[in-house]
Amino acid sequence: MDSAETMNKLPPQEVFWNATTIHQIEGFWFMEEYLESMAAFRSEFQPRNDDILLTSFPKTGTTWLMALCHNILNLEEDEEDILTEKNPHDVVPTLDGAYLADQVQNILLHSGRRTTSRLLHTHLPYSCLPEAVRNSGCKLVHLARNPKDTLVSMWHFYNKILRREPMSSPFPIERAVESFCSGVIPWGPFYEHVVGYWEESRKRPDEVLFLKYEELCRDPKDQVRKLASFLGKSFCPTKNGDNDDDDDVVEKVLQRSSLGRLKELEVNKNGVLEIVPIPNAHFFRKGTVGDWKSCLTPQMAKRIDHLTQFKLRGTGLSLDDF
Ligand code: PAP
Repeated sequence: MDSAETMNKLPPQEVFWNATTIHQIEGFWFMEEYLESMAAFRSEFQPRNDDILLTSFPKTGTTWLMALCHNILNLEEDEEDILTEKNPHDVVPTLDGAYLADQVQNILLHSGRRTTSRLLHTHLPYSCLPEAVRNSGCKLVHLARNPKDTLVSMWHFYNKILRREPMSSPFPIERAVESFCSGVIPWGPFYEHVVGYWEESRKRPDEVLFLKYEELCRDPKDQVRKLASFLGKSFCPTKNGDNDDDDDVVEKVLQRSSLGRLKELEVNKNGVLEIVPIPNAHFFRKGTVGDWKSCLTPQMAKRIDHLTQFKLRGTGLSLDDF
C-alpha cells in the first residue's frame, strides 16, 4: 500500500474544542489518546457470562451508576466500604479508556478469582462493543440522561480538563452547543449512542437494562430495586411480609452511593484517579436535574429539543422521558 493509500485509510479526524484530536471510527468519535486501549479492549477482552458491563455516554451519571452497582453487589461483604478510599472509577474500570493499564489488568484478573461477578464499565456505543461481548450472555446496564443536562455537565468537565493554562477561559457555550448538535464530540454522536442501547434493551430486556438519571433522582428506591433485581440480587429478606428490612438495605445502598457523601470524602476532594490522572473532584458537581437552565439560553434549549425530537422519532424514546 503506498503512502497516499495509507493516508486515505486513516480515520477522519477533527480537533475538539480547539484542544484535542478526535477520530471517527464506525460512525462515532473517539479521543486519540484512547484509541490504542480501545482497540485492545475490542479485540482482546474475554467476557465471562456473569460479567456485568455498565455502559454510559460520558457525563450521564457514570460515577453514580458505578457506586450503586458496587454497593448493591458488595454491601454485605464490603465492611471496609472501599468507596471511602477509592473513587468509583478506580473500583469499576472503564475498559475502553484504560484496558492496557496494569491496574485494569489486575482488576480483571483479581475480580476473576472472586465469587461475585466482575463489575466493569465502558463508554463505547453498543455497535462498537467487542463482538465477544455482544455474543456473550453478560449483562449490560445503560444509564441515559437528558441531553441538555449531559451537555452542560460535559461543558463544565471538559473546561476543567481540556481548557487548562494557557487556555484558561471556558470554551464558548454556543460553540459547545454547536459541537454537541453536530455530534462531533468524544464518544458522540450522543443520540445514536443512546438509541443503540435503548433498542438493544428492547430486544433483550433480560440482558440489557436501560435506566435514566432523572428516574433515579425521582424514584431512587424503586430504581435501585429494579437494578438490584436485574443484577440478580434480591433485597427481600422480610419475615413478616412488610418491606422494612428491604428498605434498610436499599437506603444504605443509596446513602453510600450519594453525591453528598462521595463528594465530601477526602479521596474525592483531594485525590486523583489511579488510572488516568484526572482529579477525583471533577466527577462530582451539582447532580441537579434541569441544571441546563443555568447555562443555556432559551434559543439554545429550543434547538437541542428540536434535534432531540427529530433524532428520537420512531424509537419509542422521547424528550418527555428525561
Ligand atoms: P463520567 O461519565 O466522566 O464518569 P459522570 O459521572 O457521568 O462522568 O458525570 C458526572 C455527573 O454526574 C455530574 O453531573 P453534573 O455536572 O450535572 O453535576 C456529577 O455531579 C454527577 N454525579 C456524580 N456522582 C453522582 C452521584 N453519586 N449521584 C448523583 N449524581 C452524581
